[in-house]
Amino acid sequence: MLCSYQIEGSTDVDGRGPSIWDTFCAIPGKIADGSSGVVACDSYKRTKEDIALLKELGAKCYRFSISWSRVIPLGGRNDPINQAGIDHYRQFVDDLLEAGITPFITLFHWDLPDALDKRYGGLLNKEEFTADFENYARLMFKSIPKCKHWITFNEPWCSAINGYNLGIFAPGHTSDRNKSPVGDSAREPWIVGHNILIAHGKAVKVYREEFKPTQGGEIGITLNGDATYPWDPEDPADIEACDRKIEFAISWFADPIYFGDYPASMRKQLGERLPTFTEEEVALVKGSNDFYGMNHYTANYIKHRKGTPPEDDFLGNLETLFYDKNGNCIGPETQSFWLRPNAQGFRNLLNWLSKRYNYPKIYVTENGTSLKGESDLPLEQALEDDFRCKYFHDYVHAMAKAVEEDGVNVKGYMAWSLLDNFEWADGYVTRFGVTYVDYKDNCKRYPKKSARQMKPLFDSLIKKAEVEAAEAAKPAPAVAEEQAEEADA
Ligand code: GBH
Repeated sequence: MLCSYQIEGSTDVDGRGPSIWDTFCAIPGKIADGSSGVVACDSYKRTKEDIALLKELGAKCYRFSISWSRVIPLGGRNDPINQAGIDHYRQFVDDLLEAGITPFITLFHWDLPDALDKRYGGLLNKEEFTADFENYARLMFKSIPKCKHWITFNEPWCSAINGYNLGIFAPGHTSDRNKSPVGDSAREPWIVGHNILIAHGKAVKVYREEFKPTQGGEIGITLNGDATYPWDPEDPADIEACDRKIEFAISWFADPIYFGDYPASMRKQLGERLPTFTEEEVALVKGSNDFYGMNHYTANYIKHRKGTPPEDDFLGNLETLFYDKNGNCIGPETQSFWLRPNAQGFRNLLNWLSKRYNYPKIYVTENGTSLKGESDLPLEQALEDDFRCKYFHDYVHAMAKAVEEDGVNVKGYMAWSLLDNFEWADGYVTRFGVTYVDYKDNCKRYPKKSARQMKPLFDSLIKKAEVEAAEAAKPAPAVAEEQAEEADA
């Protein structure tokens, strides 16, 4: 499962226009290794090879995102369409289906056409952005009728917070004038989040009214969120802060989608800086998920904070920590400062979401890990990624328990990611792939141990479930005997 800017490369091929990420990467100091997505995994030119790899590994579905500026180079509803871009994705979907792999398409994985940012402030401009997104979404639904699973936005939290509060993602807005000449960390993220929700609602309405009746597919949004544990399990304020952390990360978007308004905890802290929904907007957004797309990687201990939070706080007046009060560690280090494996947290969060949103159908749309120092290893050693194997084993088993024992409704699982790829502000040093990409040797692909593990991992779980179902179906011998005795008497 992969994102256009992170894998495609070929940024100026076949009429593609620049996205905000092309512009952002060109600013010195923004990307750790000074790199960009110009080559990435070269996947734009290697679709056949990547599909063969997916097939070889036994993948049943593949989630990828479309580069908006490939299909409408300038992005807007009155701008020219680029047929070559559309044809590329149509062909890719045809080829996936031909190989027996179900496509899941994400319309927006952070790479806004740069022209829209320059023209009217991009995600900050509600009228223009939502109208342009609706137009782009309609074009894709119409152009790729064979795709039956659509995701509007990937992780709007990241677009809003990383892009408009921290300034670490494109377009790099922040109040910190050492980092950016523009931005208001206390206000812009909440406006951007709101506009994304409206744009999502508009695209879903278009799909349901104009395409779903004939195409029969489904549509939803993908949200990111980490699991939480109280720093002090005895302290009610930490326990409360655990919920608040998830509300600020996930319910910010999921509450409007399932209930029609923002969480009370956010309104309380942010006041008028958090936009309000008009009646018309509620009608668009409420009930706009056919499924919940869940991206999940890690967990934190949560310690509440006292007093008034700073205006640019986006966490919910709390601290996120790797150690709790008693010195317990959340999980081992990885290459990503924010990621430490904790599989139980996955099961907990699946339960939290299911209870709050009434057991929606869930697709896990991302789950995976980086490895500390993986890029320093020689190729042969990097392929023996036991740490990643254990991660997938533990997380997938935790998910299976949530389904079997807790009644959570997970209907699909997509690992992040098929290939090592451009890891945004971290550049190419941090690797998430089950396949090693040798950037020094023409992006040659080498499946790691974890790649070979995925199919057997799921096969064994499916087998186990089948055996259990068969057991449950036949009458237990003891009961049968009892019944016989009863009949005798
Ligand atoms: C995903 O996002 C992306 O969808 C994908 O493109 C990327 O390659 C992949 O993960 C691996 O990074 O400490 O409160 O500031 C990652 C999700 C969510 C991770 C926010 C970092 C920081 C939370 N990100 N999180 S906080």
